[in-house]
Amino acid sequence: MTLVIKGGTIVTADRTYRGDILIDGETIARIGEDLSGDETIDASGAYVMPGGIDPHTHMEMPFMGTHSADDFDTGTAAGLAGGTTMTVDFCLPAPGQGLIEALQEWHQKAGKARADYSFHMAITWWGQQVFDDMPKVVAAGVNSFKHFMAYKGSLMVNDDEMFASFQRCAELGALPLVHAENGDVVASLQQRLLAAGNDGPEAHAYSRPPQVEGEATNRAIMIADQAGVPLYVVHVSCEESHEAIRRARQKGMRVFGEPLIQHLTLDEGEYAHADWDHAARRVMSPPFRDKANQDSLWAGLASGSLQVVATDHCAFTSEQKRYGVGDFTKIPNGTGGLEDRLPVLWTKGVRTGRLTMNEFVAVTSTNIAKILNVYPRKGAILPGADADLVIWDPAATKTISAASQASAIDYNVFEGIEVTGLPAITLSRGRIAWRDGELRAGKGDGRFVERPAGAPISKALSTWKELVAPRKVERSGIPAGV
Ligand code: DUC
Ligand code: ZN
Ligand code: ZN
Ligand code: ZN
Repeated sequence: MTLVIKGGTIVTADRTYRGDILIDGETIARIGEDLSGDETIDASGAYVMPGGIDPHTHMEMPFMGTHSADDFDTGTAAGLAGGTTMTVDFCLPAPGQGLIEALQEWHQKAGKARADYSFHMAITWWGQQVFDDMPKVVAAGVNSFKHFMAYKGSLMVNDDEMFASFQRCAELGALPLVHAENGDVVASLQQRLLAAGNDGPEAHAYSRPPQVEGEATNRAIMIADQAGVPLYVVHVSCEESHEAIRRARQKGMRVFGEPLIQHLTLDEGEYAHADWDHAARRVMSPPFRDKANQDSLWAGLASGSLQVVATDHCAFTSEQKRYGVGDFTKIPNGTGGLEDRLPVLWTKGVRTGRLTMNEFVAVTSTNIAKILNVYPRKGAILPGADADLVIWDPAATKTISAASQASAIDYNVFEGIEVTGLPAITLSRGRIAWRDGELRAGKGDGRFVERPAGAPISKALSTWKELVAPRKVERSGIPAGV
């Protein structure tokens, strides 16, 4: 079966041009003029872009005494409704659990995905088994390893563990990721705030100031450089972290930064809301910041010092958020955003002139496909690429509302925001997965996307080599010790 997308304006990370796209089965066969096929989609007046890739989601995540409410079914449905055709979720081994066993569990959970997915493996503990399992994980198609520098007592790893894992990543051609917040300082601030009677959701933000993120980002960068490996920093929310990334890149280090659509558009004033539920629903880590930090993130996307916009989609219901009434440290951390990432970024970025359309495609799809080594199968409109496409209506408008969302939760952090620019049709490997508000992809239609190691970025910098392979100095005389 062939399908032609006719008369649209194709927008990629590099170019904007008129052309028809011929799809044969699951992949793009040709791009040209006056193409025909068994079926036709009229895209006149629309933009045709690579489907969004969200490299940061947590479906059914076991966390803070509960599980995030969107699973791979509702979560990937939300993605498709918002023009996102691939998500990358985090596999989280329990303490002492082998990585391959955990990976099998995540494959089980993802069996009901409606769109394509991939995994990052989290290093949640360190030992011989983890060391031995890491190459097996890479062989199983997962080339990235996540490290939590926060969540002391649960997910957090220490510097020695992180350094060991980063060195292992360097050997394997894998990419380490970090959640960069100083978990010790956060834990200390949390206790101080609680002791002073600050138990509301606003204290969540006070306990995680930009300093804890900037410090951890810089530390992770220096450890990565010492290990000789590139680094990807998830959810960069503030200038302190962005500054460390800029500095590293300017020195030639391969460090990548990922702001979230939430941090770009929502600010810390949300935590001052008089309604407890309103504030608690916005509790995530890192927390929302002020306008100056938002400006820093936008500037980074435009100038290239930040490369990817993600969501960290980790949705909890209002009822789950209320586990933290009387103690903000027990509010499950996380917000949704998968369905809204593209429309909100288009509205607040492209329509305001902060991003070009080509930059929009780069930061929502193409850049991460390259970083994660799935380009050009994903993130591209080229012959041979998977036909993961979004047909984008730049004139369509809606007011974001939980009442009409695909996500399973009972609210939306973007509630009431008016967006202009929405998907009309989302195609997943050549099939119409979502069209005009109707979800067509079935449970289980999504497939696991293997990402081989040896990404184009396989070694980092600079001065580390001498230190990693130290040369012993021969001396003519050594004084007697005391
Ligand atoms: N931050 C969140 O807000 N939720 C999930 C994990 C994380 O790091
Ligand atoms: Zn569980
Ligand atoms: Zn995180
Ligand atoms: Zn996350």
